[in-house]
Amino acid sequence: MQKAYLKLDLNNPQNGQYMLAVFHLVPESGDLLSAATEVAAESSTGSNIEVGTATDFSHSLDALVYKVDEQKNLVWIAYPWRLFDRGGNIQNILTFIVGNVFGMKEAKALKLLDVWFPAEMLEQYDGPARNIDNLRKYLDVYDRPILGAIIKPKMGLTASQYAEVCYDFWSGGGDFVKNDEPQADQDFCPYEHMVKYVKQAMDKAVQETGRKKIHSFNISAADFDAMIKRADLIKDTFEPGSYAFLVDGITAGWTAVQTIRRRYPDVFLHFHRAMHGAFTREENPIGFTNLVLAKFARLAGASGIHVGTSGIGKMAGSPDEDLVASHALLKFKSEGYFFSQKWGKISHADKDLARIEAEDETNSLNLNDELWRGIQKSTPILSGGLNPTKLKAIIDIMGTVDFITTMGAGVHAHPDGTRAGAMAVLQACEAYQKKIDINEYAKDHEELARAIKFFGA
Ligand code: CAP
Ligand code: MG
Ligand code: MG
Repeated sequence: MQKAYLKLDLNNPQNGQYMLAVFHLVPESGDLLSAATEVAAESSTGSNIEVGTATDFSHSLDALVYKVDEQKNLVWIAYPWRLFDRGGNIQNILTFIVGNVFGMKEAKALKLLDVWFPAEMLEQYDGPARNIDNLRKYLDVYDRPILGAIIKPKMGLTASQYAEVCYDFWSGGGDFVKNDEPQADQDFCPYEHMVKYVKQAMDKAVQETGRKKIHSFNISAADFDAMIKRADLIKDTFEPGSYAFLVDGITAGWTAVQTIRRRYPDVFLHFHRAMHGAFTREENPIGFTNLVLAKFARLAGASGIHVGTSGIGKMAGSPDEDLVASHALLKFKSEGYFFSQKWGKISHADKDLARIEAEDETNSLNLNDELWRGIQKSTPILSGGLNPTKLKAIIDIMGTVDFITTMGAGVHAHPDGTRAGAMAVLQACEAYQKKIDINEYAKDHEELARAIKFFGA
């Protein structure tokens, strides 16, 4: 037991000085409380034994176990957020709180379930600079999800073949195409060629359909300079609004995400979460939840992040899990598993504003406006095993149309090809908007009918 890290009588942990975290912790042996203090020590100022070099000041930065639930093996820890890098640095926070602790002998299971950021802390973080509202405006698409595709096969098309598939999807009515997450500068599809051909395909589709289109380019690379080179190439080739930057936020890392957020604040930043399952899957005893991932992605400034399909598509993930993550992206005040998070940056110390907010309903509306000293909303991106027949189910479960959906196999596997696949998605969406059952709507919409026959089977 490391007593310095225990304070079960901590008065008002939400006083603005602490970032709060709840862990599920199963000790290897011994009692929960003492394992909890080991976790708090290792994830803040300490080690496995009290050190003689600690000072009064260093102790003021100790993380504090302030609550435990012995029945459910839950542990609440308050981190004085002054611990963290002043540069609004997500990788630094994660290195503390989900860093060495995952390798500790004392923990048989350790999962970060939820986090809470005080307004004072939010002040130092970027949050998204762009989100779905910007995409809607550019595309002139409102009142429905933004309908996208991932080009498949995942790999192996040449640059011109790749662009041709983009064209087919766009010409069939699709809005948004994304590179698949491993797309880089492969020898058979050089990055520069891919960009050049996609531009031609987009121009052609825009001209023919009279609608704007967007392509999300994976700019993840081995080093920072290579990422910037790719980003600048796209920026020099495309008109503003017509492209997004995709970063593999876990494999390329948080520094890649934050770098792009800061370098290109006028570009939609698409966070692909490949490898998240190693941390987030429910059956994994060690890791963090999708909710935690979504909250940090929003804090870092991702314009959108994948949140799964609530069990409807091919990836693991329950509605409980995926919806709570979506809401953490979209809402100004979101309910997590343990905390209700407000994304406003009005400090608790700012008593005047706090009073006005509490007393005056009209002003409170203004003060709650995310654009006003707040972390803007981000965008849920729903992907993985979706197809036109699943669109209504996913909208219903989301309870909103404020999301991007991308379908890979769900459009390219259509028996009549990608263009027909795109048309089927659009038709399924029209049916939803007109409140007509898709089977009914399919009677005079051939592409949808063929999709239902194929995917329904
Ligand atoms: C979807 C996808 C995405 C997954 C990742 C894929 O393709 O492009 O990478 O959605 O999972 O390669 O599987 P399909 P998540 O439409 O063909 O399934 O979105 O949950 O992070
Ligand atoms: Mg160390
Ligand atoms: Mg993919």
